[in-house]
Amino acid sequence: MAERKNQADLSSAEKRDFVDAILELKQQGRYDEFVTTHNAFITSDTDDADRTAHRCPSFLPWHRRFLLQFEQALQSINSSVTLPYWDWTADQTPASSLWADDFLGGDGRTEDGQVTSGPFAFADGRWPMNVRVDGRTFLRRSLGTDVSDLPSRDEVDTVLAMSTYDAPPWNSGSESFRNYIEGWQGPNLHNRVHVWVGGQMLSGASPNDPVFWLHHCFIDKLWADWQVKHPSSGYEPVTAPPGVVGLHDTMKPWNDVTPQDMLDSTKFYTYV
Ligand code: CU1
Ligand code: CU1
Repeated sequence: MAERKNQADLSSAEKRDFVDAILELKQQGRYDEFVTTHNAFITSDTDDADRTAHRCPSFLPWHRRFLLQFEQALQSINSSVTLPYWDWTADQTPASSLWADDFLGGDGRTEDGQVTSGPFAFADGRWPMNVRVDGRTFLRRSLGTDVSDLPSRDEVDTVLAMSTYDAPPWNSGSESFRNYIEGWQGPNLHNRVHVWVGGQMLSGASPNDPVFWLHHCFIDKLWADWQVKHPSSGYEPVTAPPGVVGLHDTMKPWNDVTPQDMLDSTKFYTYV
């Protein structure tokens, strides 16, 4: 069984293998397909019409499937690689080993946000922004600039205590675990982390920053933790109104995956 680990616990060799597999996917043109897919959903997901990946109940199963597909792509390069997670309640500063040169590289420079260190630095030549929302061709970050603090463990625990998975109107206005972890209401967990990193993480093309995968891997772990904590709370809605994905409805862009198929993460991996 594949084990997904805390990034802070990875060995140097594990970090190198993860980074190398990402760079190889990029080289093959396969990495950018994930950026394109994600950006298309950010563009089409809206509060009052069709929504599949964001602002809706299927936010969690959609990203679980999206991460699994990315992890399988990495494993096609190196079968020992699994996605690590970034526990941003513990590793809260730009001094974290997450942002070191042997892993994701550091903050962007002041004048234009360009990341200039580590494997994804523009000058290194291996990380061009091919799928982008503006003319800038380099990876950007501005850690802790637009919002100063990452979510705390107490804030996470408050959200994990919510027992209702989701509720009408099934969008960014819902009072529910899904909407609070996504961040449109309550202490703002998931969305705030995108804003804290800044740069491409603020856009639909957020997977251009490899930290996207580590952030979403932690969101996925928190969902798994919530599932253990609330065994009698299931995915909602079972039968959905138009525009919303119900428990047994297929999730675009796949034609054979439903939220139900994604509920049991232990079929695929475990968190350690
Ligand atoms: Cu997303
Ligand atoms: Cu996200």
